[in-house]
Amino acid sequence: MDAVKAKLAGQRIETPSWAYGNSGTRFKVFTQPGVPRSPEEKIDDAAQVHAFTGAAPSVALHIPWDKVDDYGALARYARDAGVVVGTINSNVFQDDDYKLGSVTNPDPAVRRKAVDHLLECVDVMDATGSRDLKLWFSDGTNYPGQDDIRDRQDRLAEALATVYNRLTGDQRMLLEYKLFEPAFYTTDVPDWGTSYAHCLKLGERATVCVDTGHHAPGTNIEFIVAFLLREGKLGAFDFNSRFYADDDLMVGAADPFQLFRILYEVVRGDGLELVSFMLDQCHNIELKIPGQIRSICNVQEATAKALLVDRAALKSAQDSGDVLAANDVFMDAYNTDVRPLLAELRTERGLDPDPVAAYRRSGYQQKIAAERVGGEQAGWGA
Ligand code: LRH
Ligand code: MN
Ligand code: MN
Repeated sequence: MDAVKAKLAGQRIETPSWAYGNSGTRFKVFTQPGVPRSPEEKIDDAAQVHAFTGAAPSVALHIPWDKVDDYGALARYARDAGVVVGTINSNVFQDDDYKLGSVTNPDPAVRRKAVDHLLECVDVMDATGSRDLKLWFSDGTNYPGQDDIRDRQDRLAEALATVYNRLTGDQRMLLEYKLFEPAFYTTDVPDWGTSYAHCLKLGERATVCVDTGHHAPGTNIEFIVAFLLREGKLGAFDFNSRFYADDDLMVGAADPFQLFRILYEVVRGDGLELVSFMLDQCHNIELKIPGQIRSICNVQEATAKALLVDRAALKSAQDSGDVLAANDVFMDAYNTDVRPLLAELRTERGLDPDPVAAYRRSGYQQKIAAERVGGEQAGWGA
């Protein structure tokens, strides 16, 4: 139990700056009182999540949603608030020029503009001390014949290599994939295989980011996790939940069993310290800070259950071909109520055993609602 607790105490989960801003769907953005008006205020909110959970010491930025003049100063601001700047997320999907793609656009001038933005994101990493650059491309086509699928892969490879060669020190590149949306016919990085193949060619610093919301219904995500970890190519998760498409709901809300199965493969593949755990969510109808806190708790609960799987008993059942016994061992861990264990761990660490309730009691939500007028939209969903 002490070993399980130590692993849980060491787990770090990054929160995204965009989770704190107003968000919605393409039909409606619901504004909430007290949402941040600046990157600094998003960092303040992220610091609250860390203060109540002790598990979210870094905040991911999205450029240019979090554009500031002085990124070094922003990093210092974060440190003073009790967190650090985490992953830098690039954005080459919100400009008219990118209608036909960014790094895969048939027009070399547009490709250059997109690559320049990605290089600028590496400058932001230099200034903030952030280690990871996360790339997600909305690039693709809507109609058969619209563009040459192979040429687009060549353009993608060239752009990735340019950015990869700009990385220094311990900087890494995370290549995220997504099945569809906003392109509906072809997507240039639609799945883990495409991302993996590009990362393999690029080299050690390039790894795959698995966003749990970016797969077709029924996809066995834990298989992808097991495979990538075995190959040393799983760099990060973007955690969220989906029912239908890229819903960005709170992780573990739609399918806590799937989250457990994924985290079991992380534990099995010794990935708990290796892989970056990030949330990539938006809270359209619920409060944002407690929504993030709840999500952290959901990841912790799934991780605790994954750590409780009796590996020796599982292996012996597997080796003897006892299907039911093996499944029993697995389900026994999943069906364990780990909330008392996590509450105990939090108390031992000087935290409130119920972080959501503690946040609600703290008065922070009322304070920001009173002080912040005219909060910002997260950046997308308008
Ligand atoms: C794309 C995505 C990607 C973006 C984020 C806002 O759907 O998952 O990670 O950066 O959403
Ligand atoms: Mn994502
Ligand atoms: Mn997404």
